[in-house]
Amino acid sequence: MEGGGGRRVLVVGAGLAALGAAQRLQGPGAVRLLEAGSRAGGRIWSRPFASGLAELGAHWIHGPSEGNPVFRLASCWGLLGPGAAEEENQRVEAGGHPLLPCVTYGSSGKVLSPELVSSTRALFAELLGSTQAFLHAKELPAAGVGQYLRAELARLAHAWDENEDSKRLRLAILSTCLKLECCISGTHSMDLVALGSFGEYTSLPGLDCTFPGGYSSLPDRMLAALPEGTVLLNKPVKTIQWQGSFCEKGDVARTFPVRVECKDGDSFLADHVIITVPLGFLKEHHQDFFQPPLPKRKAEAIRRLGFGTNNKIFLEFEQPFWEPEQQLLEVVWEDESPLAEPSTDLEASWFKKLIGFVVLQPPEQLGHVLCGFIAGKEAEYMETLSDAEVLRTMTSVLRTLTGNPRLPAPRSMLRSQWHSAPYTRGSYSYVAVGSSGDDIDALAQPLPEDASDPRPLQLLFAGEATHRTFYSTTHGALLSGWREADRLNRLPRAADRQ
Ligand code: 6YU
Repeated sequence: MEGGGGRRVLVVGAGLAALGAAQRLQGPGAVRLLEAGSRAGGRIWSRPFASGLAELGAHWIHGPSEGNPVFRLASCWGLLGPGAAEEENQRVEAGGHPLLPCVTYGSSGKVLSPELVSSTRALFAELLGSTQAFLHAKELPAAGVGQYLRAELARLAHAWDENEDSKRLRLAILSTCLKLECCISGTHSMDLVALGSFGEYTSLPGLDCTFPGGYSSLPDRMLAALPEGTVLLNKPVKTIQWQGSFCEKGDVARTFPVRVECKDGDSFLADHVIITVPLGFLKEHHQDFFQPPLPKRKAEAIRRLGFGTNNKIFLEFEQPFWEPEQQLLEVVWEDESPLAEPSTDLEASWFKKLIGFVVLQPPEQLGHVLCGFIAGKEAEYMETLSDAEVLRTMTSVLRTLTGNPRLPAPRSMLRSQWHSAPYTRGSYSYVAVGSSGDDIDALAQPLPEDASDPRPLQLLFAGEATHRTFYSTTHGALLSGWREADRLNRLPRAADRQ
């Protein structure tokens, strides 16, 4: 496995960041990936469901245009549908929000007025856009995005000149808008997301698109291009010892600064280790995972940055109850308001956090499938319920929303459980109140910190949470893997350094 100047490089994980790093590292057989799970792809996971596939993790390419490396790779390998390549689609500015023909169901069993919904959405979009003004501002009106938005909404609502019913519905729609933002940011509440850094996340132009053959076709293709045996599956890493001096048995002539020990007792020596494990895993394990422990600055960044849960619930129906042109079924609980305290009774009301359902396309290929999105503690609570309980609750929710007590139950159900996944512990990262983009950079900083250390770049850090402007996305993950591979590729070989 040596190459690239005889350096030994290990990568922990086999998600997009890790595969990107392996793809980019120079020298044949220069790298080995150790993956805890039984498949490559990590938070990209297309699973058979209904008559097609369900994406349990990443769903869309956000901003598929030339500046997006996932789009470029996928286009180059012919993994996208014909629409994705159209110039016109690449120019669309969606700002990270799904632009789908929508119908909005209210909890009284009626479809809400499209005019009321779209004017309320426009109001929310404008307010959300106004958060950009606070990027790096010295003085902030609130610490969190949620507090800021709610204060602005309270101020605006005061002046609304319409009847009480319409005001009540508008507030309920705004509640759904906030829940959608929680899904997009992967957080329990927008109150937890830092206002001063919110504008640092960068949306690329392009009409979000999916992979007709499954998102996994991308990591599968990257994996297939690596020399056989590069990725070792079912190899959870237990500890990473660095700043050491380790020798292979019977070869004392060569020493390595890093020793990686796996849970099954196997161990590997290396000059460099690229760590791509999710921030959720680091939050839970970094104290025991690294020996010696990480420097304070990095440990603090891990603690401060946010990592939350966004889950999906797929429901397959015998027949659609929605119209063929509808691609997003939005849900509004009419008694809710962003100005009131949210319920904390998870058992009684977890399902009210669900923002609605995307209709999977095309139905001829995938069947009649809805994909529900739910974020935060409610999503984590959902993971603790049985399949039968989730299916029962979803059936009851849909019967309430459609006003049809006899609506047939879904034929089958599949949901993601990212918070319970021991090597992920959530869905993706966000910049939490109390942290900033500087923490993302601190997390990405290689170790040892001292640039004059004779054994540099022992530990390198990649993964979506290490990308300052594209965190939480597949393109952020891929770019971070390339960044760390390039860092190693630039390092003079030991022989040249002497
Ligand atoms: C995107 C999208 N998307 C939905 C859901 C999820 C995510 N994302 P990996 O975890 O892949 O790899 C690490 C590996 O390490 C893994 O295989 C582990 O098993 C392994 N490992 C861990 N510990 C180990 C150990 N000890 N030993 C060995 N191995 C170990 N992104 O672009 N489009 O539609 C979505 C979505 C439900 C869960 C997403 C989406 C996020 C991506 O999936 C994710 O970033 C990358 O796949 C991560 O790759 P990686 O390599 O870093 O880690 C303003 C503002 C807002 C900011 N947000 C806006 C963007 C919103 C993001 N979009 C989300 C929406 C959906 C639906």
